[in-house]
Amino acid sequence: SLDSIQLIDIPKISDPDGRGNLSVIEKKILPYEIKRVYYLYDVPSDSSRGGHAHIELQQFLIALSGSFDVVLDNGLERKVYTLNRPNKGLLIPNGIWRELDNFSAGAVCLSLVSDVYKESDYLRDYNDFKSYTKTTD
Ligand code: T46
Repeated sequence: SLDSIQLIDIPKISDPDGRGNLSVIEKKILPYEIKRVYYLYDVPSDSSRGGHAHIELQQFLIALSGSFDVVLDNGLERKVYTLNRPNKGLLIPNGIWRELDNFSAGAVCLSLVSDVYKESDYLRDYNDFKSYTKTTD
């Protein structure tokens, strides 16, 4: 169920002399080895990204700046997460449909993922995704 999907705290080191914050993502906070990093930026507020599921890929999304919503769908239920803190990340397992929208001005979405880019890993049609979830239940 989508209840097992959680926002994960990214350790934050606040500077004692008021020099701001530093957050660090080490191997131990993710269940996979990071193979690729990409980021979305300059996304118009009326645009949406995603609109697909991954067969194998796992990913960790962080709003490095600004905010946006992530709608997750497992074929049975939908849940919306708002990402708006650089020290919180959303760990999305494989087999989940996602849509990202409501991007604020200046929003940057960092994505740390478990594999190289493979178009064959994408389910870009919602009906294909629904059939796929039925075969793997
Ligand atoms: C995801 C969301 C959050 C590449 O050539 N290499 C890459 O590593 C990626 C991610 C994309 N591309 C190409 C493929 C398309 O021609 O860039 C173009 C845009 O990709 P896409 O339409 O998949 O972009 P989004 O923002 O809808 O989805 C991306 C990721 O693909 C996806 O894994 O979860 O960001």
